[in-house]
Amino acid sequence: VVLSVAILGAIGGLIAWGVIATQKCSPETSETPQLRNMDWWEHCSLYQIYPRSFKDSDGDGIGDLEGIMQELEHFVDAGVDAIWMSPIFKSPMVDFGYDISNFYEIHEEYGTMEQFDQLLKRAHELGIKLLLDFVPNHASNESEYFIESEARNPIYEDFFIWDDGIPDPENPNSRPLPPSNWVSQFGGSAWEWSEKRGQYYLHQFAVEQADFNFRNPAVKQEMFEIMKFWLDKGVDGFRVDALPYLIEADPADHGGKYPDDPLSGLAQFESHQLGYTIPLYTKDLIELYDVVYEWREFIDEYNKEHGGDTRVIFSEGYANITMTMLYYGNEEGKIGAHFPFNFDFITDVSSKSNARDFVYTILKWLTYMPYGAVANWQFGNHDNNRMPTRFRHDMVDGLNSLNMMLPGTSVTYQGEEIGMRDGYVSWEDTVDVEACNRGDEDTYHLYSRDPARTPYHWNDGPNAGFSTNSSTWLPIAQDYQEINLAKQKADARSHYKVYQALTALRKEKTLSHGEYDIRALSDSLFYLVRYLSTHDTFVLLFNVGTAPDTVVLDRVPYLRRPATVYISSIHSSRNIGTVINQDQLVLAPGEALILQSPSA
Ligand code: FRU
Ligand code: BDF
Ligand code: MG
Ligand code: MG
Ligand code: CA
Repeated sequence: VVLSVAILGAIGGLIAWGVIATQKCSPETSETPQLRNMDWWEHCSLYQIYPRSFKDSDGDGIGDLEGIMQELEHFVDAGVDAIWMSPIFKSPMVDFGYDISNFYEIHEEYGTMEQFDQLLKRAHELGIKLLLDFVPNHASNESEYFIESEARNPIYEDFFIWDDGIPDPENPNSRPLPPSNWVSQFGGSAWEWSEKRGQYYLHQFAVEQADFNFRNPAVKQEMFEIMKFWLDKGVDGFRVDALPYLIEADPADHGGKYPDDPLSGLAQFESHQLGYTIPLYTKDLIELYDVVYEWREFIDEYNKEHGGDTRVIFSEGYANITMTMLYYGNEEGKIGAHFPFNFDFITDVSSKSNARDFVYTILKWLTYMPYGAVANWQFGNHDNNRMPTRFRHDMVDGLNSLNMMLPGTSVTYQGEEIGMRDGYVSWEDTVDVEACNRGDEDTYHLYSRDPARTPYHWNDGPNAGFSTNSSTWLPIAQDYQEINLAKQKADARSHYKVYQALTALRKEKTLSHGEYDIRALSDSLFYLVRYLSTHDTFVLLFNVGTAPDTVVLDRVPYLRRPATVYISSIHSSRNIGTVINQDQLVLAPGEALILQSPSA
């Protein structure tokens, strides 16, 4: 099956997003084009929950499943269609759940399997899809897999990447040197000595996160078992973690030795620091994609066998555009993830970017994406500083508008709907393994992911309504009395109200099925047009600059006048419903307007 056919079916025109003459999805007049039926994941509003920080139900200062259960209505209210949750499985919490010790059990601080089953059932009753975080690259060193592997139990002996290391020429009787110069993502050698087994094991992340051996068929089989276990419970799919690191170079191809990664030559890095090497043998290896393609076959097979709504995989990994696009599939017709997460708004633009940078970044993804594939957009996650902090505070509504108005799926990180900013976390309060391992008291803030993980702001009460405990696992951000959900529901204008209007706007056929046109009009201003000939046109105008700037409206294609303001950023002088009949508009710094104009 050719990729484009499998994913979407052939599309007639340039950038039409699903105008296709196969099925009629609703009774419409003879003039309306036949709109393709879209599967839920192709145009949903997806939301990432960081469970530890969402809502604490039992007053231990740590978010939990029952807390998510209590607040599920929030997603209905916000207009969210699907949720993915960072890991909820049994874990020693060295990397807050990304170090899993039992892939089939719920972590006790988060609740029980019964609570999980109830959560899933309730989400489905509310029409919300629920996806889990699948972490295939590594397991906790406290997992049975690792303990048995270290003990050379034949069943598990080759579950991880073990090696004798290199005899130390200067001290032949001492412990061997690590097999290669590979550096962990969290700093230090990626190899750790096991006294017990008398060998090194590989860990691309923390010492306590041992890398699975994906050249062992038994490991691959175990991954299918894990996915099947949760699919049988009824989950709607998986976000799949850290894929670029799935497979490393095979010593069989390198004279029986693990090859050193080339040196970056960057003088600021010492040999134990990330950046010292170029990850030629440790990242983006071409073999890893075959594993992803097998998972897709597995999930498609599961879908076929069990029917019901489509279960999906969304892949995670930071890689260049070419290696990222291979997660969708390759030109030989292999199909991979339903989509790879698009991190370009996180890695390629910031408060320093101008309108041209934004347009270029958006077109990059859309240009490289395989024909017929589904795009996705996001401004944050649990690994990066929060969106309003990385950009400017006055850009929240414009950035959420962009996220929601672009074709494909929108992804919101917990808190973005109310414009939550990074919390301040002192060195004493810092718990992130990446910050603790790579940084010290003076440098931890360069690495710490804690500021983006502080608890959700429900209201202006104690602990922002997150927990009744005297303390919380990470401190509450200082600004919770100004920025919280309850206040934003009460205020006449708020980020949350803009967010609700945006998720509602996404239900318009123009947004799901229309074409797009995006262009910079100046260094500060760009437009994004969404257009479907038989429906209203919606146009986003966004001033990302720091000074007022003027749009000449004739330059915006498909924008018929009079147009009306459909949504405006909260500090805009234009209210919803304002009629725009003039030739020019001056937009304030950070101002974003979504204009609606009638179809021809
Ligand atoms: C990437 C990530 C990190 C985690 C790492 C290893 O998003 O999930 O949060 O530390 O991968 O699992
Ligand atoms: C950089 C990075 C990620 C990785 C993990 C640790 O943010 O190395 O690429 O997925 O979150 O940090
Ligand atoms: Mg709790
Ligand atoms: Mg190490
Ligand atoms: Ca690996």
